[in-house]
Amino acid sequence: MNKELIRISKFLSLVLRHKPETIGITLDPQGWVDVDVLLAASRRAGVPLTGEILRQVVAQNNKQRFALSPDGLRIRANQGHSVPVDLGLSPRIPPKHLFHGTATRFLSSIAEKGLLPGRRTHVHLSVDEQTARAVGRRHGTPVILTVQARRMHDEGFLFYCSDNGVWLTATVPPEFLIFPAS
Ligand code: HQG
Repeated sequence: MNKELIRISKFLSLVLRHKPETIGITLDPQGWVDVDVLLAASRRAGVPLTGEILRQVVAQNNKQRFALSPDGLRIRANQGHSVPVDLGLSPRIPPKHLFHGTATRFLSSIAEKGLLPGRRTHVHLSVDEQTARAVGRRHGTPVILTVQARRMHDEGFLFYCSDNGVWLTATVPPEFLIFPAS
C-alpha cells in the first residue's frame, strides 16, 4: 500500500471500528455501512474517498482489515472494534497455543488481572509469534505471551477467528498464560 492508501486505511479503521460518529455515520448491528453513505460522509468530512480508492484499500490492505459485502454495496471492518458489533462469527476450536504481543510495562498488571480487552470488544491473539511481536512493539518493548487456548476452550471459554485470521476471545485469566522466562 502506498502512503495515501495507508492514510485512508487508518481513517477507515477510525470510522469503521471506533468512532463512526466523527463523520456522522452509524454502523448496523453487524458493523456494516453502505458504501455510498460512507463515501458521501467522508467527502463531507474532507477525505476525498472514491469507490475505486475504497476497493484498492480493501484489496491491498496488508491485514485484510476491511471487507465488502458480496454485492459490493456495504463495507465493514473484519475485527478490532471498540463499538459493539456482532460479527456473526461462530465459536471455533483454537489451536493448543495462541500468542499475544504486549509491552513489558503491562506485564505486572497482566500477571494480576489476565488479558483484558481494554476498549476493544475482544482480546486479540495470533497463531504466530512474529505477528504477536509486531503487535507488542506498538506499545513499547515487546514481549510475547503464550495463551493455553485449547485448555481454555476445554474449560468453556469461547474463541472466534475473524475473516482476516485474528483469534478473538473475551478475556484470558492469568492461569492460562505462559510468561517468558526473564
Ligand atoms: C494490554 C492491531 C494492562 C494488551 C493489532 C495491549 C491487533 C493490558 C493493550 C489489534 C491488560 C491493548 C489489537 C491488563 C491487556 N493490564 N494491560 N490486564 N490486558 N493489556 O491496541 O492487542 O493493526 O487495544 O496487551 O494487530 O495491542 O489495528 O490491543 O498491549 O490485532 O488492525 O493492553 O490491533 O490491529 O492495546 O492490538 P490494543 P492489541 P490493527
